[in-house]
Amino acid sequence: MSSNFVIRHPKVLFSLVGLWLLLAFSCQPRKDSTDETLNIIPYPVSVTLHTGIYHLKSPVTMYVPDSLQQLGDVFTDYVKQIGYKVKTARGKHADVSFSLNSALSLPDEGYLLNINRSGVILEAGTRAGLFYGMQTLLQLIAVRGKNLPRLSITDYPRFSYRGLHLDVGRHMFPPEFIKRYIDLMARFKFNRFHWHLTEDQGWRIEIKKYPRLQEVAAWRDETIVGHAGKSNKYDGQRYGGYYTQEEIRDIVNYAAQRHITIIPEIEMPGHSRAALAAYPNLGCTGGPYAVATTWGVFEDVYCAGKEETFTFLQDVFDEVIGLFPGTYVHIGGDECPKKRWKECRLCQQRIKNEKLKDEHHLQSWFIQRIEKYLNSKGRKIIGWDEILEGGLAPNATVMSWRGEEGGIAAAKQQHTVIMTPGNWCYLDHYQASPETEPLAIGGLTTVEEVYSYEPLPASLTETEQQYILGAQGNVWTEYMKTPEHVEYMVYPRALALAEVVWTPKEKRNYEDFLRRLKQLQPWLDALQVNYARHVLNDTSPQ
Ligand code: TNX
Repeated sequence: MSSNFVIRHPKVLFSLVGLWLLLAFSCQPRKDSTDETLNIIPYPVSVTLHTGIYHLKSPVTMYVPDSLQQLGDVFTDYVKQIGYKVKTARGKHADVSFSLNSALSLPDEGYLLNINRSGVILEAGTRAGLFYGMQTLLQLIAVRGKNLPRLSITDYPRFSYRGLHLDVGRHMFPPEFIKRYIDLMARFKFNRFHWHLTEDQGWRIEIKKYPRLQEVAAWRDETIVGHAGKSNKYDGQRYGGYYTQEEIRDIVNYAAQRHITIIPEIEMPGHSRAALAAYPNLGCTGGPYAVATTWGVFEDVYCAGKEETFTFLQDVFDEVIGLFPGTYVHIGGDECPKKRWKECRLCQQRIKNEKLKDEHHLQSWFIQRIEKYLNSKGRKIIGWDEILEGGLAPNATVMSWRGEEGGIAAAKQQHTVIMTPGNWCYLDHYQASPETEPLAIGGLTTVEEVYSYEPLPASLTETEQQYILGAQGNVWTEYMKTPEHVEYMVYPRALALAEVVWTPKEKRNYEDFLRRLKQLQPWLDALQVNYARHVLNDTSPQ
């Protein structure tokens, strides 16, 4: 076609211009489009959609450098679960290639995911980044099958601490379930599992030096039936158990492969009746004590006056530290009534000797002494916000649970903070009207409320806000007896929280979250997650 021809025939010119415009427009990358194809939770920092599809081969071929073999194995397992086989391919001709590139200027856990006409390229500066990129890719494969949209994603987390907690003191769940809990967390880019291992109602971690923790503290005679505030009926059934050190090591490794650090919690000075039942000399009155059979806050706590208490706790921590390689250890610190200490000669003596003002300061002294010990072993402590009362231990991180105030106060004192305020982060609360729900502790925290949570309090300056490491969902299990019930309470609220802690604030959109959740529903079904369906308009039986 000569240019003269085009000029002489204006209709042809118009059609050519039209065609060009059409092509130009449809090939234009669509940045952050809410395209139906994008089913990713948590939503990435930046997505550019291109036209066209990349078809994965059968079996899916993957290239991983030798140094990343473990990641390759995890990927192969995950893809198998979706129903596809994976074969390794040499060189970079594979469908999916992973590469670690320390020259990338991305935040620590960030990744780049490119899907173009020749395949899927995952790049990151760290193994964690590659792992998260892989999770994004898996979500795409789970929903789109082998026809992947061409796109470019740049992604990294908003917060470095993205946690879920699980209380195994009130009810205990088998090691297989703990792994599943961790695996599901990893799929949504959580990176901290806070394992609440000791309670009034049961001690769940094997400590070899103290066999009575296994023989006595791990077991309660029976359990209250119904709501602790309203019932006085008990089931008459002995209940308990504990995780052996071998099981714990296995779980810690499993979590590490999924880039999840476990933070073990050993509660003190309160919530310690199970330990006192085993070793009554550790209490102010000397007992006898029994492992608690109902829920609540109990007056019997570790004696702060006796040296034996600290010998015991230090011995316990020596074993705990050997099992959990992470820097942080949670020492509890919440809900410690001061009644026994007020009446205890040795505690009062301690107050005098240490020139403390009162029992709150005695608690603070207690925590600081434990902190010093753990710091000397290269560890750092996290405590519930009560550890602010009577003065914070010098290097402690505060977990703010009674609202945000504790976190705000700690950040102002330049202490790091993890936000877990009850109104948004308590996944043991009801998620819908109590009449329609299985028995729960109380409260009401809907998926939408969790989603609306903003971890950075507006009352803090930008500098102070930097002390907020992230947020965590708490799962107290007084009223959750089975793994299925735990999942029902946790999902999908944990997915809302995953987006709170990962996605940039300005990218959060509840309607779009629900749309993506619906798209992921068949995948959650395939994984047999017992998620609650209130926000999915799904009335199938649970
Ligand atoms: C308070 S949160 C507790 C737990 C209970 C929970 C029930 C916290 C630090 N302590 O012992 O299980 O409320 O929601």
